[in-house]
Amino acid sequence: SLPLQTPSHVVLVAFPFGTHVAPLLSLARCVAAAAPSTTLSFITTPQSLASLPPVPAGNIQLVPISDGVPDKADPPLGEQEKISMFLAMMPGSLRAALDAAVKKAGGEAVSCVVSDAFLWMAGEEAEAAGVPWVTLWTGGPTSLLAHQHTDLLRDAIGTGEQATAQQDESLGLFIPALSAHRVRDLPEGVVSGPIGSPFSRLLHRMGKSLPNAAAVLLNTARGLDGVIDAELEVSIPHHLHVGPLHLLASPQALANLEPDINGCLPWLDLHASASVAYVSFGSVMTPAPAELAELAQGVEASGAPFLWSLKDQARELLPQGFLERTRERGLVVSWAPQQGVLRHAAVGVFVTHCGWNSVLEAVASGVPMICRPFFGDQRLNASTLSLVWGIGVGFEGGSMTKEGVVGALETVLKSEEGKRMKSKAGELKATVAKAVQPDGSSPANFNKFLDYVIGAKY
Ligand code: U2F
Ligand code: KMP
Repeated sequence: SLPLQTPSHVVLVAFPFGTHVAPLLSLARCVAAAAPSTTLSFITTPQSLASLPPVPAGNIQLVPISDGVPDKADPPLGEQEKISMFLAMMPGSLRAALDAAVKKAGGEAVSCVVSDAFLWMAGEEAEAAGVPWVTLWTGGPTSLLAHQHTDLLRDAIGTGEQATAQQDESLGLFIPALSAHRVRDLPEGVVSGPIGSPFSRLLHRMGKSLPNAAAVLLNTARGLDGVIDAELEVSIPHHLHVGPLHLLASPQALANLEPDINGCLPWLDLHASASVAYVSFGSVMTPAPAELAELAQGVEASGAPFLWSLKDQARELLPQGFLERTRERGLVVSWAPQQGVLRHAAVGVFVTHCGWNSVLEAVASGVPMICRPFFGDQRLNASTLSLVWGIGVGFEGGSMTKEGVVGALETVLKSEEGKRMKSKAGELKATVAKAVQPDGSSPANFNKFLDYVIGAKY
């Protein structure tokens, strides 16, 4: 075996959509700091490179990979189309990027490949190169189990109409650890929806590829969901909880790095403790126009102060006069420094699509949630919030109505149930804080991971 201090070259391959790049970059920063003599190549598309926060010069080099988009595609592409085009270039584009990484590192051969879990083909490249593959799952851990057990679920539930007929059944009938969740909470493409689509096939193949990984990193903290933790021990024994990654490098001070160009934090300073509703649906999704209008009407009728992160293109969907009528108690911005917002004492509730990064950020800050999940892992994340943790409420029928919004805000901000949610959220916040302390489970697992990537094992 090699001596411990051999210079090594770790390659990280991002899935450049949704909010997948940020947690992988946090991981890269932690490795770079822990292993200053290791070169790290961070591979992602030129477009996603352009939107990254500044990466400190040092041992991380950024290496572009083709996005697969032919010239200037026009009309503008949807997110799914972009994903399909990116995947269609694999594995050739990945091979080219790996070669470019080695060249840029002065010929230093790749010693380990770390990839987003979606990119199972990175595992095949690692195997071909004779180096370990480590994979990072950035979504909620429950949905990872659903992808790993897709064949079992399809055999037991059936697919298409058979699955639709059972959408209210508990998943516990098929996988006991998932008993808090229902068939309809599964990511689309597992038993219903676009089962044959390239993206669904990617997730299915990913589930089958997990055993080939030297380790499966999870962006979550151990102890948040005991039932899922126990199932992971059995189903994915080589998993490592290393999250929340946004807190791993620096448990306290990271949020201060986000610029607050819209003045959200000073605005929050003007409000009473736990009084403000923060509204955001992440980077991919905007609710359909009619539903967005219902949400706005509900927020207005509730009387609650609110901070709303809303993409500029969607502003015109707000009801006529909404911004003027709510000017005294509402702030609508195109982007908010969300981690800092959720840590602010004035925020009492988060109206969210339940993207995993948002869930982790809210849990780390003890903020209860109102859940309007849309796709992927979001429904399972939402049922975890409401049924497992008791820190979330949903909407009857799943989508937002004026009355539903008023009722949910009332419940979380004003009722006894809301107080119980706030206190449970405080307990989970403490669990996260403990996990990311220097002697906590996440740094300990991160160190195990370091053994794989730079240690004496390989
Ligand atoms: C996909 O995630 P999304 O981008 O849709 O949603 P999140 O995981 O919640 O991540 C959104 C991030 O953007 C930040 C916020 C989160 O870190 O703090 N943000 C912000 O800083 N300011 C804003 O105004 C708005 C957002 C996917 F859709 C999910 O289902 C997956 O769980 C997720 C991870 O795989 O990727
Ligand atoms: C666009 C995206 C994502 C997506 C679908 C899109 C994305 C993402 C997921 C996802 C799917 C299944 C899961 C967890 C997540 O779906 O980023 O179990 O993470 O159309 O950007």
